Amino acid sequence: MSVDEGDVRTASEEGGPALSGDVRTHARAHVVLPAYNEAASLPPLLTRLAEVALTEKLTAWVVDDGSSDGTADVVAAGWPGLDVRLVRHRVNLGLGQAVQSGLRAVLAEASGDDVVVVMDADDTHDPALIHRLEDEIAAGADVVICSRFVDGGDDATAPPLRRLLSRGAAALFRRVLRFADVRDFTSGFRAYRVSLLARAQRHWGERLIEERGFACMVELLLKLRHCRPVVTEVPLALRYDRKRGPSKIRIARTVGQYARLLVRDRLSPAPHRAL
Ligand SMILES: Nc1nc2c(ncn2[C@@H]2O[C@H](COP(=O)(O)OP(=O)(O)O)[C@@H](O)[C@H]2O)c(=O)[nH]1
Ligand SMILES: [Mg+2]
Repeated sequence: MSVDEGDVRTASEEGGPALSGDVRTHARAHVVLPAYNEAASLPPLLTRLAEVALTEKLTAWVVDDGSSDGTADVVAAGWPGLDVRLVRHRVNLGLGQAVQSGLRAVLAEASGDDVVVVMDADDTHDPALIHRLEDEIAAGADVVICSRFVDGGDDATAPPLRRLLSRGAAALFRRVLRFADVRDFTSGFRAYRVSLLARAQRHWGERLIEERGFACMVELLLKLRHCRPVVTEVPLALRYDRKRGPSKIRIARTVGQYARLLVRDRLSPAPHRAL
């Protein structure tokens, strides 16, 4: 199995457009986009990200997870006004490994006060929220979750079965896990303080994300918990109406992964050595 871990490329035009005067100076947002066959969704999403890049220092990292639809070509073609990098898996390794490869690439380059944002590449998450995420981190949060389940959040555009899974998982995890302020445990749209991720990566190494599927979002939260992060939520209005094609989630498999994760978290309290 070959993973092009080192295959990270800059696809942006040299220089890019002139940036406006109120570009932020304190932090760069590194936006990780795990992408499996998202060639149709990436152009509108990268266009939205380029709009945010007019006022935020921003680098997009697309992790092409062994796509067969030309996802990598869309990125490699370059995107006007956006610093976009490509990380490639030659074969499909699943969402967990896609997120892990993206984080690894970002952490090799980011500085401690930068912000890492992970969001879906299916254009259902609005990049306009990145500004708010950076504000939360600047105000002291270590992890910010874009939440469908707080006032102002909304998942009404998602299909009923998809909503049931997210809501059921949220209710279960809220009961079982010790996260007082978290309502949306499985949202794929989150921001992390780089120094927190770097600390966790030093401890966990390649085991920072072991889940292959969608349960990786909960797994990462559980592992970061041991660093005692400040976790906040901001409202997310999910734009499932913009999704081209069906969700890639495998619901039965994901329910099994969630159950296994909970049992494992109970049986073997991590970390195994001090962080
Ligand atoms: N299902 C799936 N998604 C992947 C994989 N690798 C990366 N992804 C990305 O993970 C994100 C989540 O999938 P998505 O279909 O949006 O799920 P949903 O919106 O939560 O129903 C998308 O950006 C996918 O392109 C993979 O192997 N399988
Ligand atoms: Mg999605």
